[in-house]
Amino acid sequence: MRIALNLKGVDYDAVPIDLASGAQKDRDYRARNPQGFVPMLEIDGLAITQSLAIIHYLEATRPEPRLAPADLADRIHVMAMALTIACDIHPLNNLRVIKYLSGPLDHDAEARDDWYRHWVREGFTALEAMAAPRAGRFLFGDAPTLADICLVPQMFNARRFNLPLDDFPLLVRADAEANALEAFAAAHPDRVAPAA
Ligand SMILES: N[C@@H](CCC(=O)N[C@@H](CS)C(=O)NCC(=O)O)C(=O)O
Repeated sequence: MRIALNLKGVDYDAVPIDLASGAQKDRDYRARNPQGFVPMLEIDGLAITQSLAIIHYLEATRPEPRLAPADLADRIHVMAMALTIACDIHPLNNLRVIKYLSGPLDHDAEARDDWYRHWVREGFTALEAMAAPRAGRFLFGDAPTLADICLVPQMFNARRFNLPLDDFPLLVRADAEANALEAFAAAHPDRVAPAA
C-alpha cells in the first residue's frame, strides 16, 4: 500500500501498528477493521482494507501513473502475477500462520522456516515462469506495475527467511530495479517509523 501511495504521489500520515505485540488485534482497531490486519487506508471518507482493494481504488481515482497496462490482455497478465503473490504465496507465510505452526502445532523453528521456504520457493518458481515471456526491467515490461508492488515486500520477506534466490533472476532483477526507485525505497520498513 505504501508503495502504491508513493507511486501515485498521494501524501499520507502513517499510523504504525506493532504486529509483534499483536496491536492489530486491539478492540479499537478491530472495530474499524474486523480482520485485524494491516494495512487499512482512510481516504476520501472511506476506510479501505485489503491491499489489492486499496490499490484498485487508487488506480480508479488517481489514474496516473498507471499501475497496470492499458491493454486488457496485458493487464490481466499483470493481475495474475500480482494475485500469485497476494493470494497464493503471502497468506501461507503470514505472521498468524507462522505463529500457529510454532504455537498450537508445536513445530520448531527449523520446521517453521522449512514451511516458509517451501511455499515461497514453489510460488516464486511459478512466478518466474509466468514473468519470462513479457518481463523487461520489471515483471512486465520496463515500468513498475502492480506485480512489482506485490513482489518487493515478498522478496524482502524471503531474504529474512534466507531463501536462496539464484533460481529467480527475473524476480531479483525486478526487485532491484524497483528498489532503485524512490517510491519503493521510501516504502521500505527501515524508512517507516516504528510503532510507538
Ligand atoms: N490479504 C491482506 C493481507 C493482510 C495481512 O495479512 N497483513 C499482515 C501484515 S503483512 C498482517 O496484518 N498480519 C497480522 C497477523 O497475521 O496477525 C492484504 O493484502 O491486505
